[in-house]
Amino acid sequence: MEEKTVYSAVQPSGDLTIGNYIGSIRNWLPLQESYTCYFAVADLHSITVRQDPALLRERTLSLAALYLACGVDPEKTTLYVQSHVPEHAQLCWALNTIAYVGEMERMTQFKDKSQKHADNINMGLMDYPVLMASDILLYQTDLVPVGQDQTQHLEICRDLAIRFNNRYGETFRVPKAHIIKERAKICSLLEPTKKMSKSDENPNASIFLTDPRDVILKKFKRAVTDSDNTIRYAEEKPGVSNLLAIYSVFRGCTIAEAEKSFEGCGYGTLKTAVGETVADALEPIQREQQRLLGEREYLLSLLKKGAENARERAEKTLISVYEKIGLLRG
Ligand code: AQP
Repeated sequence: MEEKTVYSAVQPSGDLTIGNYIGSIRNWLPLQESYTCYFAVADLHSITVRQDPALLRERTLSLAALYLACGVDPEKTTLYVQSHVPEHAQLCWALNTIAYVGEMERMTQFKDKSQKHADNINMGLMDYPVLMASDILLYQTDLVPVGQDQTQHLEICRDLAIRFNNRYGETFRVPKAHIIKERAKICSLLEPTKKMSKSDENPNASIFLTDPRDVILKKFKRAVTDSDNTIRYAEEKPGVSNLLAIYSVFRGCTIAEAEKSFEGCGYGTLKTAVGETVADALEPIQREQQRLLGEREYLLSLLKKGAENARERAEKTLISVYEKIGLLRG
């Protein structure tokens, strides 16, 4: 059977939320068993908004440790830091020449982030989807586990792959998104129609993977619900539905089972149960991440090996792209 490849990444742009975990990292784990997986810390993406350099370095290592603590297995998977593989930026430059300014300006994330960082609407911010396409296409990826917010970028990636293949001949595999519907958009606890985001200005809107137990319980207690006091999953009840979705993921049950287990209960009971379930699940991950961060040399050597592995595959794609577009090889 033909080997299938999975690529995914998260930016070290802040402490991760349970949204990043549920929409992305958690879905990677079963894929490691039957696919060739590349999981990266997307540091080049994160500098499209201003970062503190020392903090960015620490967050990069800390995110790699978190991947491992969540269950990414370095024996089965290639785990590396994006900037350690220069082919990402090199392919991005080549793809920039077939990407149109108009299509990048239409991207929702570009519009949102331009508003949020009005004093720093830089070229990198606009180019984010092209770099993301390069990440994915370098590895001839079949599947990309992402949350709903990234589906538009994945469509651009597919368009660029098809456009390049049409213009220069078959070069890239055209990837598909791997999305689990009920987990694709975990929402803010305070504005439950908005996605939970690691860069939300209000820390009470998000549960961070590093939050201690008492903070998790408190944040869930304050979560916005509604006044109808029945626990069911429904579009017109975004707050309650969000809590049920979070509960079902961490409990390992379906949403229908979650609804059933809260039959006749009030919102207070639901909020406490979700808080306790999430805190219980995060505790061992937090402990393991801290343990790994105490082994800095081990982490750095693992990332070095990961980057070497990644480069082997990335280089092949880049050479083929350079040949197709007519760059003279030295
Ligand atoms: N709320 C969410 N629900 C489900 N999935 C989510 N993802 C993010 N938020 C949610 C998924 O997490 C992966 C990594 O995201 P990223 O770090 O590359 O950037 P992002 O999508 O922009 O996530 P954030 O948390 O909102 O980061 P900031 O605040 O820095 O922009 C992606 O697969 C994403 O879909």
